Formats: sequence, C-alpha cells, structure tokens
Amino acid sequence: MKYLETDKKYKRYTITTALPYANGPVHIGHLAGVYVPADIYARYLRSMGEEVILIGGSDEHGVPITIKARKEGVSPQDIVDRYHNIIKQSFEEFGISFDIYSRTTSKAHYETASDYFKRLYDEGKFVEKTSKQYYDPEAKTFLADRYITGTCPHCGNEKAYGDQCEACGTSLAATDLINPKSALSGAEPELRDTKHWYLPLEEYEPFMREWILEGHKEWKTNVYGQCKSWIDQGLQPRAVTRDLDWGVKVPLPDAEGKVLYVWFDAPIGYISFTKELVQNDWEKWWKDQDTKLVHFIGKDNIVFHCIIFPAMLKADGSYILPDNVPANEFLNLEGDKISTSRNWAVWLHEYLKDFPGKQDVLKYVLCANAPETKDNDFTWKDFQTRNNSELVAVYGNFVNRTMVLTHKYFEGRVPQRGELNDLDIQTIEQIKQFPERIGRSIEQYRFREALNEMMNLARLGNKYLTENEPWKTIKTDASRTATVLNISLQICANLAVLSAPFMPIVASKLSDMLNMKQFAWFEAGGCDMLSEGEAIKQPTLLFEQIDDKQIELQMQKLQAAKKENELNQASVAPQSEDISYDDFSKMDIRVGTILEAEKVAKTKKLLKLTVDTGIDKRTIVSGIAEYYKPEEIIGRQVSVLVNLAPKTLKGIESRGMILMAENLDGSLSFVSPDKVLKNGSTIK
Ligand code: B3M
Ligand code: ZN
Repeated sequence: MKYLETDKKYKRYTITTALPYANGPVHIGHLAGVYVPADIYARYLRSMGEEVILIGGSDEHGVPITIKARKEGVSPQDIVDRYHNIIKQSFEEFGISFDIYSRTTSKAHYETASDYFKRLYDEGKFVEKTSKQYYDPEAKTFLADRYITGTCPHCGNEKAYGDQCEACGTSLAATDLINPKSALSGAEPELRDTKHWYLPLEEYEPFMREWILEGHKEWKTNVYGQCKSWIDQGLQPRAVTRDLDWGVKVPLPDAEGKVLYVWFDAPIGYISFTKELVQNDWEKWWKDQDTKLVHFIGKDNIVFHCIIFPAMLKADGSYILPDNVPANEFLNLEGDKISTSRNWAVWLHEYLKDFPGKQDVLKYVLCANAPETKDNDFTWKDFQTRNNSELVAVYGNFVNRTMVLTHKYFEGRVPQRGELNDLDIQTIEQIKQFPERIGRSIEQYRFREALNEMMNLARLGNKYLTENEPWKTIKTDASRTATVLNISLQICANLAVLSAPFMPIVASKLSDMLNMKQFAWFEAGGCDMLSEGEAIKQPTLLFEQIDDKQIELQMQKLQAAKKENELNQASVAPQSEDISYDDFSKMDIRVGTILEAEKVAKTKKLLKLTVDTGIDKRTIVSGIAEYYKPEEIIGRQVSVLVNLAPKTLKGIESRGMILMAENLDGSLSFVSPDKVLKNGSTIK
C-alpha cells in the first residue's frame, strides 16, 4: 500500500545502501546521509505491508585498503576483517534493519562479479585499450595513482599523489607529477603499456539523456543537477579493470595481475548480497518491472549510481534500473568537514558505548538535521537541545503524563470516552490525517519533514492534555477526565505506530507499555486503537535528560582529536646554523633536583623553584606553570643550565634555567636523566 498515486505499480522494493569502505568505522556522516534515511524508508514500507529487502555490506576492495594494510604491515584481508566486524556490529546494535549485511570479499560476490564481467565481455560490451601507465621496476608491479608521489605542477608541493595534490586540492593524473616516485620502493617509475577493458559510456549517452534528463525530472535537484552536468560534459569510456593484486580477478586468460575496478565490483555487491539472502529467488528483486529499485547514497557517489552502474545494468539488458537515487549532501561536525584521517568524527561504535540505550536519540537528531538539500551541521549542543526540549519535553512528557494520570484516576485501564466537545472532535479529525501526511513525506524521501510531522502529533497530544487539564476536571467531572485521557492514550498508540520507522526501540517500548496489538501503518489514525477497559502497564521513562557534563565530555574528545591532529600537521623546525664545540662547551649543564615549587603571584606561566644543583641551592624562575603543578614536581631531577647570567623576573632573581623539551604543539616537558644521578653531575 502507498499514498502516492504514482507508486501504485510497484509490488516490491529493493533498497540498497552505499557499501562503506572497510578501512575505517562508520561515523555520523554516513548515518545521516545513507543509513538512517534508508532504514526509515524500509521500516515504513514494511509497516505499509510492502515486500522489502534492505541491502547492505562492506566494500572491501580498492587501493586505499591496500595502502592502509601496507602502512600497518598487515594484509588487506586483515584490514577488512577488522573493520567489517566493527561496522557490522555497530549497525546491528544501532538498529539498521538490514535484511543482509554482507561483504564484497564473500565467495558469492566473487562469483557474481566475475560472471557479470564475463557476460558483458562475451557480448562485446567492452572496448579493449592499451595505455601507458607507471610501472615500478623494483617492485615489479604497475602502480595505482595513489602509489605515486611527486611534485605538484600547480603548487610545487613535493608530496602530491598521483591522483590528487592535497596541498592545493587539484586532481591530477599520475603523469602530471614532476619527479614521480613509487611509494612502494621509492624507485623512479617508468611508463609501460598495459591493457584494460573499458565500458564505452559515450554509447549510453543518448539513453541517459532520455532516461534521466527526460524521464526522472522528479529526482532531487542535487542529484539531477550532477547527472545533467556529467551528461552535458560528454561521457567518456571508463576503465573497469585495474593492475592490482587485491580485488576480483579479471576472468580472462590474458589478464594476469589484473582485477575488476572497485567501482565495477562494489555495486554488483547489491546483487550478490540479494542472492546470498534469497538464493534462487533473487531475480524478481532485480529483473521484474514490478520491483522498485532505490539506492541510498551520499553525494560523492552520485555518478556511480546514476550513470555508471545503470550503464552496467543496461549493458546486460536484463536488469531494472533505479527508480530513484535520493542522495544526500554532507553532514559537518561542529562546523568542520568530517574527516576520518583527521579523526574529526563521531564514530558510531563510540557513541554506542558513550550513550548506551540511546540509539533512537541519535537517529532522531540525525534525521532532524539530515543534509537533504544542503550540507548541514551536527553539534553536540543541538543534540542535547533536541533531546531535552523535544524528545523529553514533548514526546516523553506527553506519554508519561497520560499514562501516570490513567493509573492515578482509572486504575491503569483505558477509560471510557463520554460526550465529545468541539475540541475533541477537532483533535480526532486531526489525528486521522497523520498516517498519510507522514507517509507521503517519506515516500518522497523528505525524511526531515516526515519526522517533524510525527513530532507534531506528539505536540498535538501535549497541547490537548495541557489545555484540558484532566487533573482539574477529575474533581468536578470525572467523565470529562476519562474522555481526555482516552483520547490522549489513543494519541500515544498512534505515536507508537507512526514513530516506529524513526525510533524503533522507543516505539516498541511504548507499544509494550500500552499493551497494544501490532498495527500496520495504514491502520493508524484512528481513535480506537486501544479498547476501553484494557489495562496498560506502569510507564517507564522513554527519554532522559542529557546533562551538560555528558556534552562537555564529547567536546573534550573532539578537542583532543583536534590537538592531536594539529600535532600531526605541525612541522619540525629546520636545523639551526652550525656552532663550534667551543660554543657548546661554554654551557655548564648539570643534573639538579627540585626541592620547592610555588606559583609566582599574578602570573599564569611562572613557577618559582628552589633547585639543588649540587653546587648550591638556588632560586630559578621557570615558565612551566601551564604544564606542571607545583606539588607534582617536588623531588624531580631535571637538567639545569647553571651558568646562565642571573635575571630578575617579577622581582625574583632567577639564577639558571631548567631545560625543557618543547613538543610540536608547544607543550613543555622536563629533560631528565633516566636513572637517579648525583646532583651536580654534568650533562654534555
Ligand atoms: N565504498 C564509496 C564510499 O563509501 C563506496 C560506496 C560503494 S557503493 C557500491 O563513499
Ligand atoms: Zn598542488
């Protein structure tokens, strides 16, 4: 069943979610862009009685995975095993209702991808081309662009990669680099001939124009716009194979050392995983015109899902094409682009640990802020506000008040509705409209709007309850209280059904508390979902306040990541001018022990120390107060430059200097001998 007229023709839904690369865990950007909306969509359709499969899995091929493996000195298989497990587990715990979450290194996938290639090859759908590519003569292998470094011809950065210069952001071809070097061996790579198979996208251009530009004007503007710009620029042949030893081997005799390009095999994963899920019954999900295929992805994957994969499907000819590709824009974090390498992210597996039982709060916030039409920002402050003033104050509060009052006045049984006044009738009328209103928004991939509508139902309930003050009427007109609580309970029951796609854990807790039977989406909207006289359970809180401390902690975590990152980015100071040995030996450096330490009044940085230098006990003023507390350094052995000319600081005569190592981020630490020495021992 569906509310949108246009959709009547479909019998079943194949819903796919972009396959995350198994070289890192999943973060809130992935969730908001892909998995949360896909999950809402799938849960909604199931609740409408539709036949649905929600497909997911890890993308386990591609060069970045092999690079990470090299860096860590492990195999690519080790890397993907590690991250596939983390990702799969966190999705499960978070509650993304995949019918299958598999991986592109599964045997079924290798077979399907390999057969797919072979079929297109046999039917002459590829063009064979030889081109020159960099080869590492020492490592005896062709080099992926990422494996070549050199000087950027645009900005002179000496560490540019063969596909991109990260200093100036320009995309490059490996042959653009000046002084190219192999990242494998450091050798100078040489250009050699290599043969690859190309999908001649230009041949599909007229079809794409017709199918997308004419036939799918309803696609989101960001998606349609990107497609149009690709098509208008003229489609080019795309290589679907690579020289690499990690991936699905090219199933041809003369293709030693070649694998399918990761973007060729990954989308075929959607098909392989369907086969894994339903075995022989898979074709109806991919080849039946009654099936609606929808790809949930982020905006960086648009061309692959709207043009390249459809061209692959079209080349085969027996497959259906996506009906829609509701790609999202990006989610930023506290005003900055989310970045795995800079660790600027909220990782799902860490969230689940830090906020146990609060899966639905994150789902709610990510949906409320989903980057549907433009990039959007996640902030912890907003997370807290939405939890406290929407989920707790509106949804939770309404449900709790209604149920508590029912227990208080009617022994926990659904009271009988008496005569209805205008407000009751109006309210009942309004309730009726919610299933369709929310449903239509979901069917049009407008999940924020849908969520807001769902909350409007809770707002309606909250307002109805507050305005009718059943706790007052109980004294004068108990039947009025009964009516109001009955209607309020019916709103709760509606919420249990209509919030389930967005907050499945909360919704099922709520229907359990209400002792409700299971309702399909289209059965909601009524005011007889709970029968008079039925008992409800004692309510427990559906949401709890999130306090400032928890938010502080998350902000600190981000601050730490930022610092760590700055440290990684900081450059080492260049070496100073040469000095003679005489210059050096003028410095008299000794081991000393700090005997006393106190803050110098009215300064932030200075400590006044008394140091036993072995020669004497003297006062030294040192700028270390931001890094050490006075009490923690008493008794420490340090290095002291003892023949530095005395200097008066804040009225204190300081004689000598404590030597400090300065970390790249500017923080200071003592330079101490690694065993206890006699004070006065020399350092040279
Ligand atoms: N792994 C790219 C990405 O995570 C890619 C998606 C594949 S979907 C078939 O952005
Ligand atoms: Zn550059």
